[in-house]
Amino acid sequence: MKRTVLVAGRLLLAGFALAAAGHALSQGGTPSGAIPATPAGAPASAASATDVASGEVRRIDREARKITLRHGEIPNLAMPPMTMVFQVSDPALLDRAKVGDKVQFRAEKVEGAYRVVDIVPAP
Ligand SMILES: [Cu+2]
Repeated sequence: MKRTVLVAGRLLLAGFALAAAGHALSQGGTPSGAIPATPAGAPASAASATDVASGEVRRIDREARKITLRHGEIPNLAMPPMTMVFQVSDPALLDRAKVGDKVQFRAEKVEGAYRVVDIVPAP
C-alpha cells in the first residue's frame, strides 16, 4: 500500500514537470508516453487559436501566483464568461499585465485547478 502511494506521488510530480516543460516549449510535440494517468477529461493539450480567451485583469496576487480575471468565454475549457481566480504557470506572466488591463490569455485545467499558461495585452 505504502509503495503504491509513493509511486503515485512520483507520477504526479513527473506530470507537473512535464506539463511545465511542455508549455515552455510550446505545444504540438508528441510527448512520447508523457501523459500520466490523468483523471477523466483533460482535453486541452493541443493549443490553437480558439484556445485564446479575452479578459480584463481585476486583481494580481504575486505571492500566491494568482490572477483574477473577468473573462469571456473560454472555448477549450467550455467555460462561460465570468470573473474568477486563476493560478499562473509562471509568475513572470504576472508582469505582463496590470489591474485594469484588457488581455488575451490561454488557460488550462491542471490537476483540477485552472491555470493561465499565457497572457498578452489585448491589441
Ligand atoms: Cu471562469
